Amino acid sequence: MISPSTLPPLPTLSKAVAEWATSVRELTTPDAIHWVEGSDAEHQSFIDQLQSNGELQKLNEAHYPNCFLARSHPSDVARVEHLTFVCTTNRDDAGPNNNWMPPAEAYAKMQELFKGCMKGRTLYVVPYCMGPIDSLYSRCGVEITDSAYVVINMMLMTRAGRPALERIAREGNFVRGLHSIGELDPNRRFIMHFPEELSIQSFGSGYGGNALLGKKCHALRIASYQARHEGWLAEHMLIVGLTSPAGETHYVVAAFPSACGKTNLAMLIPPDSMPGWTVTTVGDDIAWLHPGPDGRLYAINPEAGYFGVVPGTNAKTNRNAFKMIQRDTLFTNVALTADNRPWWEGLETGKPVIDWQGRPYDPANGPAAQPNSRFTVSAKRNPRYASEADSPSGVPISAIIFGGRRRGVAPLVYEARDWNHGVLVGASVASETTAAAIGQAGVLRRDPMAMKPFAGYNFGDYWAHWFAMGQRLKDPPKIYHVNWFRRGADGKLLWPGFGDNLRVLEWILKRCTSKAAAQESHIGHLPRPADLNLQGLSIAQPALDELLSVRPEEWRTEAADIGKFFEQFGARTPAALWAEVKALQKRLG
Ligand code: GTP
Ligand code: SPV
Ligand code: MN
Repeated sequence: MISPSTLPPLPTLSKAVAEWATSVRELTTPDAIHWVEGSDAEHQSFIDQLQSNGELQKLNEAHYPNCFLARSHPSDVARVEHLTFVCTTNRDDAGPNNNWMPPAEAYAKMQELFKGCMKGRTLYVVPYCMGPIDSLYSRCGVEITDSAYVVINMMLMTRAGRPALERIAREGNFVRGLHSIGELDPNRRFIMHFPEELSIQSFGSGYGGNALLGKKCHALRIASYQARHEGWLAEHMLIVGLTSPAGETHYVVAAFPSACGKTNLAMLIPPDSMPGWTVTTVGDDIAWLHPGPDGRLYAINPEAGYFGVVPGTNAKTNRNAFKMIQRDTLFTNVALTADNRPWWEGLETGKPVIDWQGRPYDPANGPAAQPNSRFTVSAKRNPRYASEADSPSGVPISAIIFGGRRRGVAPLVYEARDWNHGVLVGASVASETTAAAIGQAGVLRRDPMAMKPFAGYNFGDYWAHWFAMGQRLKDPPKIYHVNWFRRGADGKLLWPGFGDNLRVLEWILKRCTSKAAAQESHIGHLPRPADLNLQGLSIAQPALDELLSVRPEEWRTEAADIGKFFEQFGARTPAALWAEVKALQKRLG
């Protein structure tokens, strides 16, 4: 074994990274610099340090071994879409879907904020690889941050440390992510992206997608921009493996907006009445998709861990996730029980005594756990982690599923007529906003391909790229839309969701292999109740009818609204998309 002391020091590995780190040090004037090697011992030393300065609290060791609680600033609990910018030279390249600032203005603003901001702090250099370290599809980056909490999250969420820096040294290029928590002042908070320079600058937040720059900033905003130029797709999608009782395995990807069920679908537990199915997780949030030599679409998960929504997780909804977060897990913004266990809404045992802000729990103050409270855990802890998840060539995709959280209009499931129609289906996703971003929850908005907050360029160009990708695939996946969140007149959810979603996935896979029937509707192909496996499910016929209903009058309004939404993108909206809207309107009469 080589002892670490005989390895070359990290700063000598890549001149480009060292020079950038030096320039950042001169700007931010930290007291110390730490280059992250990525070892377990080092991870532990960060935990010890965060514990001793009170930023992490150890949880009940007997019940939650090696688990910790972090509390963020109460104003810093979710992504900030209104403070997130895509700074391209031409405003139109960022598109109406993004906030925009001229790059020079944004750099100048950030320069002011970063000047001297790390005085008294340590500057951490975190080299990381998004995707399997030996995959041609993977891309590397370096995050410089002054937050040790961000470092331990990046160590769980990405392949961070020496091997990533070695790859950067070989390849010569990397995404530059500069981050400081600043003063956690919402008035001095910006998440800036410079896709033309492969650079990110984030100031004033320590939370999730604002601060773990490998995730949404790099793997979606910067990567989607790169992917368009290089001929692939970077998407807000889970990747799940499904093996049928007959032993046939298929992989599907699904794009749902934030906090709309990706982690849960990726870790689904088959219901008892569907024996013989095996479900494995490749990824729960992001997919990088490439056309393969055989004309199929292949997916890798750029991440190495999960930053998942805690509320709602329990042994019934998601036993895998529930078990996974019983050890080696970092909790952010959950509540505590009297015996120092984490607690959240939807947990069926225990009682909250201390709320997420550290105050004695009082229901008058709102939920005990912050609604966007999260767990960070290595993907290796997932009992159903797919062995193919580390495959450098990725997994072949049989179906693409889009979905949203909608109380009406969208049926439980429908199938697009072909790829181009599928692009329309994805581009017209609408979903109710959630606690994953600051702002009012429950407001219906268009969230094309679940990428509204994450596309690093103009949606018009993005849809054109989707059409072009379809042309390049000899054997493209079929495209679907699902809605687990439809409600009846009484306001109650009509579909049980969670494990029972496998019934919908089974129909989808059977459609992909020409083994299931469907009926044509104006919006695409829908299963009849008899086409779904409902064995062992008690669901009333009227609920099922409502779930599978398509009302032409509602859809005429919907199609008009979709058209209005696309108009915003002017000449950049592809003609092929308009052709699909026209065809839909014609079918609706
Ligand atoms: P991000 O990490 O923000 O991208 O979220 P996500 O898409 O991975 O969502 P996640 O699976 O964490 O689910 C978010 C919330 O929706 C949780 O409170 C879940 O309990 C709930 N949820 C997930 N799947 C279902 C479902 O099938 N039916 C219902 N009713 N709720 C669900
Ligand atoms: C999301 O909001 O879609 C998330 C959480 O997955 S964050 O990392 O904050 O983006
Ligand atoms: Mn997400």
